[in-house]
Amino acid sequence: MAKNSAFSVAFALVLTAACGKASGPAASPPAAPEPPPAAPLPQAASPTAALPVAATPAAANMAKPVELSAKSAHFAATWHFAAPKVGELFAVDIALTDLAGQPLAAPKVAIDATMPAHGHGMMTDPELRQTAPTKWHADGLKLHMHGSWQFDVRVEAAGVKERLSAAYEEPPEAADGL
Ligand SMILES: [Cu+2]
Repeated sequence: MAKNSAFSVAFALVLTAACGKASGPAASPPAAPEPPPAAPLPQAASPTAALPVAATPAAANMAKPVELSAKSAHFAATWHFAAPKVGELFAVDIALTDLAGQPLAAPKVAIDATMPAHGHGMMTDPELRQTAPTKWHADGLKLHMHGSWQFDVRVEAAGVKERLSAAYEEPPEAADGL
């Protein structure tokens, strides 16, 4: 028994070290619903500071547009965002259709991103607002590590709840400046 718990602690430490590497000090709680006041990344401390607002033409060029799409049993979704750097807040625009491609009005939509291989999600809670009956805008997403992420869009319409998932690779640091 003592052996097992020692192993668990060691394992948790390895996980913490692996996932804390890119985000600075590993002291911040991984399940914090909101960014802690002492954010590990200074430039992400406030949402306004994290927005580049095309400060330089180079920065604007770096944000490549990304389009992901996925289907479930009844729904289809496409979501767009500008390829974020690690630790940088970004926004996502979501458009919903049925499987025939007809715009779908959904009263409830949620979006999340996780790293399935690491067993963790984001350290921020996205805020969604409906911009049209079939369109949603999500703010406050942040991918705090390089590697394989999965976006999950949850749609609830006409009493049906389904999850639509798509993979996204957060590229290594060397690719960020290209
Ligand atoms: Cu991770």
